[in-house]
Amino acid sequence: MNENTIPKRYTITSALPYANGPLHIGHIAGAYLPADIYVRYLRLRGRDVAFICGSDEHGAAITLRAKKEGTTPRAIIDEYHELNKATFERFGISFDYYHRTSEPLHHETSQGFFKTLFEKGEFVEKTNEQYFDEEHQQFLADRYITGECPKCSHPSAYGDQCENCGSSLSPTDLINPISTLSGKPPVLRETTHWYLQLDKYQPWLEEWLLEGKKGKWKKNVYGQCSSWLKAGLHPRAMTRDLDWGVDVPLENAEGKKLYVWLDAPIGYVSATKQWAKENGKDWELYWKEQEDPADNARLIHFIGKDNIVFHCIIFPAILHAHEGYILPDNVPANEFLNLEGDKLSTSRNWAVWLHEYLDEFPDKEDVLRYVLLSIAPETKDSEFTWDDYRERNNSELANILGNLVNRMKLLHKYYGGLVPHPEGIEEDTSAQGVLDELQVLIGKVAENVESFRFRDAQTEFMNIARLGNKYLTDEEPWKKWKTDPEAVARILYSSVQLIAALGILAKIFLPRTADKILDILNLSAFPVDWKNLNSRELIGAGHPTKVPEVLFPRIEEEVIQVQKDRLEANKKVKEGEVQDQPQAQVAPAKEEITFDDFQSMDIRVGTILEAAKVKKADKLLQFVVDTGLDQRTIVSGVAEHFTPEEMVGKQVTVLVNLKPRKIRGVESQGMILFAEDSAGKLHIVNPEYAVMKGSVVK
Ligand code: B3M
Ligand code: ZN
Repeated sequence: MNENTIPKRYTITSALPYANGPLHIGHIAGAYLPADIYVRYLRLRGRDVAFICGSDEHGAAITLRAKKEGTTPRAIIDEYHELNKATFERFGISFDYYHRTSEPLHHETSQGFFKTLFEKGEFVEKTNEQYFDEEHQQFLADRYITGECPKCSHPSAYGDQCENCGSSLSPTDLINPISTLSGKPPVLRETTHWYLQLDKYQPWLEEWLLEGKKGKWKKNVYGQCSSWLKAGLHPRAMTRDLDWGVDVPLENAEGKKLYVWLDAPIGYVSATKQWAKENGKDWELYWKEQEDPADNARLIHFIGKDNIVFHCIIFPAILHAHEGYILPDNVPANEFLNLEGDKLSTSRNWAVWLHEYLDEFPDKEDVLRYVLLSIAPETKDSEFTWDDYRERNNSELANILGNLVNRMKLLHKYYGGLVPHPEGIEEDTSAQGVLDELQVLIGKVAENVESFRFRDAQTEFMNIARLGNKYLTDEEPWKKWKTDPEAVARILYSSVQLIAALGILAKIFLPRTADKILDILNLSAFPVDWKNLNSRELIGAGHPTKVPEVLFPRIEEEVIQVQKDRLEANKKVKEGEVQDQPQAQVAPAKEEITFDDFQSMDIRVGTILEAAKVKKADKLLQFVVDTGLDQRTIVSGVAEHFTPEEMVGKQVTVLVNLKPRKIRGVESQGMILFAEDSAGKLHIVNPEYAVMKGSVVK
């Protein structure tokens, strides 16, 4: 792409995750890592970018979880907003702003949108009968109601969608509907809502999307949109009868909230407003049509495939109807990632949770980034396995990239760490060939990123390291040192240029590795800029370098086995292979206690950071547990039940205010709770889903 035709400004969004649970690798591979790669590339090219995300804090996902846990939506969103925000940061996802849809600014902004559409007459008000739960006195839309899918007969389709066949449904389509609140069949009651006339925008969408985006959008995205449009669009209710969400800003709308899929995408706009406010920017430059269309920002939504219709049809229709807003230029949605042969699932705990990974594999963020991008489901569903994770670390990151950087030890062996002067390099055809090829590969990285082919972009990045290794292996400078030292100088000089280019390009893919490479090359203080990549000399003769460190230590089989065992154990529990123990052996009941007795115990969920056997004590394990309050040592008599390795990373329940006591010379500060079955075997007691450490058990 010619620099002059490149847009100046970009608004990049990643789907707002529901703040009702932690993030897993499927989320990351779908909507966050690809967006981050794209944004890091744009920044390296000096483009003006707003990278926007935040928590989606309305909708049934939040309220249902709160009901189930006997808590409030506020408590749920506060916990997961903080957890997810921190997790993204730790993983190097470089949002400019991570907002939340419970903020007043978001409520005002989405109400503003609703009002504008209302005043323009874009809604029709309709009264009809909808399902109602008499016990809970609540209307049942979307996820509040389940039943048999009329299309595929799946027994638990939701009121808005069947997750089995992907059909979009409305509650009245369900066969034998049941309220998810009471578990009982609902009754019908009249209610009034405001419907967006999507059918009215059908001709416009056919022109803007079907004609305008053909060959430009990914096939999977375009295909889904065209089948929606072929089936014909219908008016869709933009309000709900709920007590959690954004109030409908009309006089006669008591107890009505905006439909979560109306307010959530507007969350991108309110997040940009908040970012602009805090950073002295003008938010309108990132969202509004400019006088000269060439000045419009380029809007790109990164999402997973289940969000396509909302981002490609409904939200664009809303922006179009509102007028004055730019429309998405592209929506490079990904397919789904599976885990070890099965669908990722929060409810079945079939997942690799990102915050747990970061706790257990400190300093390996880039390994997971690399693996998830290598297998990103760009065109079809793909699969993560721990064996593949290990293999890619050992045979790609360590053996190719790590190995090349490590070979810079030769600079220290021959030149005291200085980049040598490459006497006669202009006539050295193999050195010139390598430097030419480097330029070609840099071009391919750019071309692939610009076309949203991030997997291929990363492959071309690694091809630079492959090129360097092959060059050194072919030229064998270690053999030439005695006979042709000038050739050695040229070989090492050219190799250093490749490594410097890798250091800069790694900023896009492997940010922490980039910092390490640039530090080894003593380039940390130089402005890292794409323009430098166009130069054939990134580092001049005489530049001092540091002795390289090992970038990617090998990962051993045992480490991976712990992860595989954990998943396997989880599967067995869910499949009911772990049999209930005979009733006869249940321990007798204890004496009654008061509520205050119970209240005096401070029980919390913690994470085991370290575990080891206690010397000369066969039954004892010694743990370091992060209780959320602190990191403390606890000794438990469980060595016959668990190995130290399998305990590391586990969430456990801990009595934290038990008076410390010395056990075999080690001070134990608290007690980890275990369930003992009738066979005397111990089991960990932990929450159904991972929760924030320090969460109180009550
Ligand atoms: N909260 C995430 C999901 O459907 C949903 C995305 C909103 S993006 C505006 O998983
Ligand atoms: Zn179905």
